[in-house]
Amino acid sequence: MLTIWGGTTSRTLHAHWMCHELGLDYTAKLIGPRTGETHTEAFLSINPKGKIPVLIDDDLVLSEGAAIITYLADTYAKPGTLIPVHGGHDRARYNQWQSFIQMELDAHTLYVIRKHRDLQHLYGEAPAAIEAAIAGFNKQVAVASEHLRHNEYLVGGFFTGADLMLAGILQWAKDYGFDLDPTLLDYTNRQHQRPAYITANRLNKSTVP
Ligand SMILES: N[C@@H](CCC(=O)N[C@@H](CS)C(=O)NCC(=O)O)C(=O)O
Repeated sequence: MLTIWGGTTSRTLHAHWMCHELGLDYTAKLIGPRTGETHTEAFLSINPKGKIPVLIDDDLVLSEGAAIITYLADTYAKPGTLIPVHGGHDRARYNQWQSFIQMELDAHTLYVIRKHRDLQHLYGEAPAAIEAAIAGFNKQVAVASEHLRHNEYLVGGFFTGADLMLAGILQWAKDYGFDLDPTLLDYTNRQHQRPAYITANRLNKSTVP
């Protein structure tokens, strides 16, 4: 039996979205960040990092959103869908996009803004870091935009877990007031018309008061 822990955030949405792309029957435990629910003794025994999302599949416990997306697609997707096969150049390109999205568009940029603007009561004010993060995001996302001006998807010519992650991150950027160019807006809108996204997004938000 499969379980996804976590709801309400962009990162938890990715895990639910992939489960819905795959048509998996799973349990959603929609605990939220900074509610205390990620720091109960019971949850910390599952993920000592005190973070969501977390996937449990039998005796496998996985945290880190990108690892969850990749594992689910590797394990449950029909060959030739949702992730390029192991070993080829497209799989290397998929890995490259996933690292790029995690590091350049999330950890070094949007998450810095989140920590030092929205959550400054927890992490402190850092206006210079926010300014650098905004500039960094705009510079790096332009690389994705240029690629998508010539390609419908990031890699392999079909929708993969990398597109899922990028479309989720771009929505996060839009919510933060980034002025995405028409290529990125069109790309994001197309991914958000996928039935799996619509269902997962509704579920992921369902505990927001
Ligand atoms: N590197 C992790 C980051 C996960 C993360 O930071 N999750 C946040 C919510 S988006 C969280 O769980 N924060 C815990 C808390 O603040 O209670 C990933 O990519 O999955």
